[in-house]
Amino acid sequence: MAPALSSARFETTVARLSQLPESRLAEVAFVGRSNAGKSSAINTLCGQRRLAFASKTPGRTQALNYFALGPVQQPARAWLVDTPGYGYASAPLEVKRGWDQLAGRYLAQRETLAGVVLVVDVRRGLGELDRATLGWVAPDVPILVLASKCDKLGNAQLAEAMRTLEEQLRAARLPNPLGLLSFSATRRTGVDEAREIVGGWLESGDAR
Ligand SMILES: Nc1nc2c(ncn2[C@@H]2O[C@H](COP(=O)(O)OP(=O)(O)OP(=O)(O)O)[C@@H](O)[C@H]2O)c(=O)[nH]1
Ligand SMILES: [Mg+2]
Repeated sequence: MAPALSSARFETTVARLSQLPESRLAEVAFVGRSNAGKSSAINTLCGQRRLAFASKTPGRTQALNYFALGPVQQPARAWLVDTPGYGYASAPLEVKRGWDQLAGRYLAQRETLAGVVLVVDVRRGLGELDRATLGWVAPDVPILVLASKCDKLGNAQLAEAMRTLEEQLRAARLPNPLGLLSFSATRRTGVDEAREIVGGWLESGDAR
C-alpha cells in the first residue's frame, strides 16, 4: 500500500544535486511554471493548508522541497518533491540556468522518480518551457498533467482549453505514459483522481 498523502510533512530542502537524499524510496515530483499552482496542488492533494508554501510572489521556491510520507515519527516511506517554478519573467539569467542545473538534472537523473506531475495553468496551455521540462524526464517515467485553476473558466471555455492542451500534448510526442486532468485547488476538482494516480505510482515504485 502506498503511504497516505495526508501523512505528508516537510523533510528537507535541497539546493544542490549533491545534497539529494540517498534513498531507495519512490518519489513524485511536481513541476511547472512559476505561479502555475504546484504548491497549492501539493497542499490540496495532501489535505493540508500550509505544507508547501503557496505564494502570490512568483519564484519563491528556489530549491527542491522534500515532503515525507508514511506513519509520523517513523522514517519516510516515500517522498513528494516540490520544485522551483520556471518562466519567472524577471528572473536573472543565472537563476534560469540554476533551474536547469538543479531541477532539470534532478528530473533526468533521479532513478527513484516514480512519476512527475506537471502543473499547467489551464488558461495558458502548454508552453515552450513546459515542453522543455518534460523533455528532461526519462521516457519510462509517467507524467500526469494537472490543468490547474480550472475554476477560473466557464464550462465551454474549459472544454476548449482542455482540447487545446490535449492537442499540445499529442504534438509534443512524448514517449512517457501520460495523463491529463482538469484540476482546481480551490474547488477541489480532480483531487480524488489525482490522488489515485499519484498513490498508484508510489505503490508500484515500492516494488522496484
Ligand atoms: N483560483 C485558483 N487559484 C489558484 C489555484 N491554485 C493556485 N492558485 C493561486 O495561484 C497562486 C500561485 O499558486 P502556487 O501554488 O504558489 O504556485 P506555484 O506553482 O507553487 O508557484 P512557484 O512556487 O512560484 O513556482 C496563488 O495565489 C494560489 O492561491 C486554483 O486551483 N484556483
Ligand atoms: Mg511553489
